Amino acid sequence: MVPDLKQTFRWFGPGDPVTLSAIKQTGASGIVTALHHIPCGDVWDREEIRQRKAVIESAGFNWVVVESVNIHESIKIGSAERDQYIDNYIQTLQNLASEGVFTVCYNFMPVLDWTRTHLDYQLANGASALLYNAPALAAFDLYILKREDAFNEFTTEQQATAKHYFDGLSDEDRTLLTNTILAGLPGTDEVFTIAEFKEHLNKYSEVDAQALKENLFYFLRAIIPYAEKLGIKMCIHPDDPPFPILGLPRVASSLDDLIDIVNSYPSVANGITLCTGSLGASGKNDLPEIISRLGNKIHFLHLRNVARQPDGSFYEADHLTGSVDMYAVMKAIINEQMARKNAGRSDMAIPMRPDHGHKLLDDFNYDTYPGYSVTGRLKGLAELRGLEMGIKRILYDEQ
Ligand code: CS2
Ligand code: MN
Repeated sequence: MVPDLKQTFRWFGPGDPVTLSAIKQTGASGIVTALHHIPCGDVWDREEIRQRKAVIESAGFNWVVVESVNIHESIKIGSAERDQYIDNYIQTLQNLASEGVFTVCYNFMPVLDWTRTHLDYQLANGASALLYNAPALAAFDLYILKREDAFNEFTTEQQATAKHYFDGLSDEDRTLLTNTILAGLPGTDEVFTIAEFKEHLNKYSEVDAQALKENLFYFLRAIIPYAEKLGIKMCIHPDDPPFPILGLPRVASSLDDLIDIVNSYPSVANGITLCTGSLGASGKNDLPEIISRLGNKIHFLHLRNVARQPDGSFYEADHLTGSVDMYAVMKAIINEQMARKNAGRSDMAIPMRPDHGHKLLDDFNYDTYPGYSVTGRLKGLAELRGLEMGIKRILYDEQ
């Protein structure tokens, strides 16, 4: 029998309204966190890492994954200061390894992290979910941001739908939509203004997807040799959504992208975070196929679902229902665990988290980070754990 996946929960640190003692009741044993208060690009001090780890351990958990050590924009753009920020990144990895934290998630999305248009989309059962509404995004791009090139990127029909959508919004709705789309990094309350965002966008005027990929490879060639020596496993989180938005290039949206990334510097230290919700937002991504091709590179799992709509919109569905076949995903993961077992690898208990959850029941009484409710995530985790147990028992115990 292979060991169960390592069940983890994201915790945003001491300011998170979801406390470690609440997380204890979910049954998770691992914590995923970051020093969110340290500005992106600065070195994480060893003492601060040690203190955070002590808090986690005194609550009876392990700090299993760092999510994320974010990548400074200069590295993504490939500007002159990038080498200094790469040195800082390596120093942070050294400090993490010295304190015994060895799995590091990151992403290479320009300017923004994940993008949604609505944070409280009402579901039929009274719960709420995160939503990416394609007409709303287009309305923002065309008529609020007023990005010059945007009109070339939408069909006449999409423009008309977006205009209709925009015309139906009050001033207040428009502000809310803007603030939702321009949210900064998870774990922070920052929101870009339109002017700030435009400034960031301009920096990417010369950076197309190919250039962004080259900049990612430059970063990986610089850091992976150190990570490997330190025993750190880096795992890139896919783009969310996994297609270009707002004129920004994308590099980690498909199986081919992920293959390019792991091949750019082959090493156990150069791996991926398999996020089924992010990759699943594109109908072109076949999740079980991605797992069967890249399974041995998966250092971290985000298992959640999305319900894709015909117009390119999607909302975050229940973990086991939606456009991603979670049964097939879990089966492919268990096969990967078996392959690791047969190869004598010790990393079979891959860290997994339910990623986001709906707002359910008491969740409406807490101001948690968007997507990071406690009851909704607990429900997702419980469903995933049951699915895992059922598949394992059928595959391996009852033959
Ligand atoms: C996360 C991502 O909240 C989420 O959706 O899965 O934001 C993730 O933290 C980063 O992209 C990884 O760097
Ligand atoms: Mn994710």
